Amino acid sequence: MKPFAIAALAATALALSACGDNLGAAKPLNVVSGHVVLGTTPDRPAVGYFRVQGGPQPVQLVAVTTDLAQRVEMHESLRENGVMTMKPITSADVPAKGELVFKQGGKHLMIWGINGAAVRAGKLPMQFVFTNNNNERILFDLVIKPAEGATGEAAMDHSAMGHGENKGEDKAAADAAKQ
Ligand SMILES: [Cu+2]
Repeated sequence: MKPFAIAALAATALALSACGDNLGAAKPLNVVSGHVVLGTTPDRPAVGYFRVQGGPQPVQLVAVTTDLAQRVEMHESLRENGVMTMKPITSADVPAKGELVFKQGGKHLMIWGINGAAVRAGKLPMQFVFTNNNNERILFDLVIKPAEGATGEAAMDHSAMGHGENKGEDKAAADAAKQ
């Protein structure tokens, strides 16, 4: 058993060192960059963009979470009849050896109620949850940028977002209250 165990350790060490070079070795699944743009007023959500480098297998990103904000949602911007709209999404594909990009005008994060300490620190620690390896979690700090000159989703009014599924009930309740 012992020689085998040593051989296994050596193989692991080789595999780990292979990650550090660029000689055609398969790159690991990883979050490689990203930032958050604060909303133009404190009650407006921030928007988040990032890049995920695909690993050897196709996987899905199924959640992005943080302890330092009240709520995070994944959204996708769509142009419908010439008007930009957005809808929540529950997952996003990360192709093998490819890339998943959350960017302005496409998929993005909406982040409500970022903790003031995180804003002062200038970074928001996030957990990216994937479908591989029993929900692999990758930790990555998104740099927080001010709202000044905010464009794209950060400048859009998200006040009606996130509760779409309840709208009918809310309207029914409001109608009932009027009677
Ligand atoms: Cu959005």
